[in-house]
Amino acid sequence: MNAPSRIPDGIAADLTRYREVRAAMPALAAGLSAEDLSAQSMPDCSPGKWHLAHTSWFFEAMILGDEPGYQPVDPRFQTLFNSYYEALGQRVERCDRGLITRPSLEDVLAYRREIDRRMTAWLGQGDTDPRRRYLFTLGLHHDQQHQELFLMDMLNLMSRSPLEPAAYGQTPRAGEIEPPRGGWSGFDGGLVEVGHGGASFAFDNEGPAHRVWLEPYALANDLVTNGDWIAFIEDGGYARPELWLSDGWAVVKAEHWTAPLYWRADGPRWTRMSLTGRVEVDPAEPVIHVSFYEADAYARWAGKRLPTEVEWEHGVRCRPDAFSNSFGEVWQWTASAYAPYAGFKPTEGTASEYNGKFMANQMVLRGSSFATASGHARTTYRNFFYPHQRWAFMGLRLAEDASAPLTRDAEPGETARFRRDLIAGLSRSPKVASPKWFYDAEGSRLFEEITRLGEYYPTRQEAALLRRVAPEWAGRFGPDAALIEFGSGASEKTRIVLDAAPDLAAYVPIDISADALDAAAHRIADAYPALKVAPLVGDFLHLGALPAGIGHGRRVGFFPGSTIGNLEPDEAVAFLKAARSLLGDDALFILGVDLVKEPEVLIAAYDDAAGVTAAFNRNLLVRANRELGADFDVDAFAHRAVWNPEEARMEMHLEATRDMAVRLGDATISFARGETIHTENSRKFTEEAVRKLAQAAGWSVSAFETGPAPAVALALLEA
Ligand code: SAH
Ligand code: AVI
Repeated sequence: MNAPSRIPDGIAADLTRYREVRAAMPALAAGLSAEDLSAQSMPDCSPGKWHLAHTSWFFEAMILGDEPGYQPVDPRFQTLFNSYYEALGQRVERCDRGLITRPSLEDVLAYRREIDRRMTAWLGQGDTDPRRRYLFTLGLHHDQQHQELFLMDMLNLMSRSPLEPAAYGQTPRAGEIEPPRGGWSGFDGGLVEVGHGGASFAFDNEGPAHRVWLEPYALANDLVTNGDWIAFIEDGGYARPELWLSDGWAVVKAEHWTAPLYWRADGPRWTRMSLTGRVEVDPAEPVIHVSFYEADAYARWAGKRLPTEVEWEHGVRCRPDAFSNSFGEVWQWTASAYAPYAGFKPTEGTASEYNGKFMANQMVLRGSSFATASGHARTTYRNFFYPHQRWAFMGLRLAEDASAPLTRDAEPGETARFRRDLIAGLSRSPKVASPKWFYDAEGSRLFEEITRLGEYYPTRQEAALLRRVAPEWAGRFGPDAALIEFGSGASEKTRIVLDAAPDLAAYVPIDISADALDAAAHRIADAYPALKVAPLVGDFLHLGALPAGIGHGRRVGFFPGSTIGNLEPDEAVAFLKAARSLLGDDALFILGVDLVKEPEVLIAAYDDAAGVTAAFNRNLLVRANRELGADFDVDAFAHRAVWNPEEARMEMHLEATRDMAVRLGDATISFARGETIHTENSRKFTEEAVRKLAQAAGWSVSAFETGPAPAVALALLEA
């Protein structure tokens, strides 16, 4: 008896892979009738039968037919099932594929089996020619591409029937949908490498690996959802030409688009056609079946943009875990035209027609869809469709430009400055600390809590006064003006000004608290899509230049909240002088100040019953412990709020309730019981004091408005 001959491992692996891949499409066709598989629902689609045949023809045309003296299974199939290969002779126009009623489905399946038999024999020879090896892998990937096309086309076909049949009992999908993560991921950009390099398989259009320059940007961690899309529809998204590219708007009108493909308004509900028949639109699911034109219009409506394909690839490669559903849900439209990469070379031979000749007028999509065969997609994968097409499983993920400060946690060197400043202040007698160090993320949060306290009147009173004066003052801003806010915090009062000045070109919030600034900038950008929001993180006592591209009109400074009262008098003058030179000769400046009033009202505002201001004050020590490794016993410091009538200021102190020594870096700071750290001054003003201050800094007071008690005031300064 002969020993059984062993199949070499490489060949066995090829055979297994070939069988697995080739089994998939017949499995998708298994529950469908011959009629289902021979109809063509629109020119972009092909009948299922044609996909079954064409993917077999591909192996015959690319590999088997290469053998000298090869006899085709049926020479007529070379014409019938050639897709677009000019080099391979005549073919049936794509829009006529539904007319190929013969060969029958049975004959096509027999053709498929015969190709599989011949390919199995070819694989058994262990051909090592690199070109044919590449074509073999290409054939498998080509088959997988058509598996997805098969489903896209079948859904389109079913959607055209008044019966709206379910093609499948359950959606055939490769994996589970991932839950949303929320938020955005920022990337610094710079010189990045993208594209496919190395020996593993990729389509020719994915290479070569090359370098591209990226400006700082951010990608949404999640896909745009149906719920988001419904908001777009309800806001007149499909009826507002200003949101659309010209070509897109032409299609909207010509095709009467009012919603994504397959959507229908059924009474108050939206339903959509799916592979399992008509289903209700789930607001939480990613939107699907939108064209590039729709994706682009949506992004504009949302005040964002589509990512370029390089931004998408770099983001997903650097932070694969940051994003939900990068792969496996919907292909994601990008802002990139499908074009060759620098150094692109098509595959040599017949397969040169595979990708390269389509590099005009189409847009790139990245990721993969629920219908993409598992293992098929890659980070470098470039799918492409015409911008009006929407029958593919396509959706979107948003992007936005991020000025570098938005992506930073804090200014470089911030911790070192905090340490130096705090040690210097605590080495003085009496001990002091600058109030600007209150505002880490928790400090900013606590301040917001303070603004909602009954006792803390300034925010409420100032907002009410601002509502009264803003319409008139905004009338003086003029065209293309920019609002520059100092110590913007949550940017809540800003909205009053923005609402009164809808023509503002730009808003530049400046704040030392990167977290508060980042969140506020995003909220404002979301709420005012037409406004350019250009945040700057940093100390407003050390002003640099304004960002570029914020309009050519007046610069309007905005410094509400009486934050000026937290500065020393000479600091306040220096600040207002610097602001004047930053904002220019034509500038306006809205300054908010708290006015001198009864000590009881003031003290209650700075020593609230709920202890929020105390926590805000002590947070300085909490922050020092966390960021500087100090060992303050936070509970051993009492919050003190004191009215100082000579200086017309509220003072906040932290009082040591026992003797102690605190380690702060290399320094040891001693406290005697009753000793205090003077943490904040909150100067209160009179109209006269404001006028003097403004004058000393080169501003003239063009208006001064006082609100009802407990009174605050707003001054409009002119350069
Ligand atoms: N303008 C807002 C917030 C006031 S709270 C309002 O009126 O409600 C003070 C804000 O100024 C905080 O957000 C704090 O982070 C910021 N801030 C304090 N000192 C600063 C400094 N030196 N440079 C920049 N921002 C500062
Ligand atoms: C931000 N600044 C004007 C506040 C103020 O009133 O001085 C900070 C504050 N301190 C205690 N409560 C609020």
